[in-house]
Amino acid sequence: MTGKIIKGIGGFYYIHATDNRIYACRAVGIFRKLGIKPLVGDDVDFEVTDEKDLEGSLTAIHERRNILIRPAVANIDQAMIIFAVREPDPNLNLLDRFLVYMGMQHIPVVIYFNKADLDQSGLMARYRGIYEAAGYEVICGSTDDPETLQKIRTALKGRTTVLAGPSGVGKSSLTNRLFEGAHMEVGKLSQKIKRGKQTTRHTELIALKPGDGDLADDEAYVLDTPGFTSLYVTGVASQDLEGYFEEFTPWIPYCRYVGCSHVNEGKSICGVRQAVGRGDISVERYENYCQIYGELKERESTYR
Ligand SMILES: Nc1nc2c(ncn2[C@@H]2O[C@H](COP(=O)(O)OP(=O)(O)OP(=O)(O)O)[C@@H](O)[C@H]2O)c(=O)[nH]1
Ligand SMILES: [Mg+2]
Ligand SMILES: [Zn+2]
Repeated sequence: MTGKIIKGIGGFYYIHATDNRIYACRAVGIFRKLGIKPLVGDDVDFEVTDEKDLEGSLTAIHERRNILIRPAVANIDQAMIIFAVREPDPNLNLLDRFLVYMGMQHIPVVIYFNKADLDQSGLMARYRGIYEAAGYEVICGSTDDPETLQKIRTALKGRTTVLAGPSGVGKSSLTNRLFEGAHMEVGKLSQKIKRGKQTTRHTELIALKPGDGDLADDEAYVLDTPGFTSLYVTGVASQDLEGYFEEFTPWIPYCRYVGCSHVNEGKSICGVRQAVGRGDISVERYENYCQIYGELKERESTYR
């Protein structure tokens, strides 16, 4: 039988099979021997070992369209990167790392800023401005707002979307609102530090089946993932980083030297730095670029 891995817990992979039932499967030793770890989102073959208890044994993983390491998922069409406008305050440096990371894997991104109901000082509009200017689709709203949910449903329609972001921003809350059948545990914010507490421990794929909500005629999958707070960018050369900051592109021809890093060169000879000075590139984005650039550069000199 074939199916899709919807979660993996305690050595079992739960497979949503073509007969529309869910089987708990163990992976045969060959995967361990080959060093292949089945991932949520994998399309697989398995043998039913217990018809009554719905158990089986995973025998093959179909070729993957893509994989992400963090969060660990396979075969996604897009990522919805979720940050809260407050509680927890957004770490735009982490957001920019997510964007570079998804860009490297050629995974389209939608940015969703959640908890608009907590925004009293126009932060949401500022964030929207920064990321729309950087070329991204941005949705702002809150999980209790029907209009927001409608926008998100439209963005998810017909696709497999991984929800990624720090702990406590509302990934599981959103999943529960979108899918009647979903019952993801939702965390309480620690009152003292206003940070999430890593409520979700395992990635889970939720299928929107015909009949649910407004997507009746189309299938959609969402992967709710555990939040995390840091992401180290690797696998990109420092001189290629600028390619993941699309809004820099129009200004690079104004740099005096080909191969300008936009970090070490003086402002008088760097088109990107001049654009930052004029407000054509956001200071936040530029500073995050500099920080990631510095890390990549340091790595390159260490591992040369
Ligand atoms: N004010 C406000 N609170 C929200 C909103 N959406 C979610 N929350 C709250 O935020 C807290 C964290 O929500 P979760 O859904 O558990 O967050 P998560 O992103 O899944 O967190 P992890 O599973 O730890 O990664 C909960 O107390 C939710 O009730 C929103 O739009 N506005
Ligand atoms: Mg969660
Ligand atoms: Zn430059």
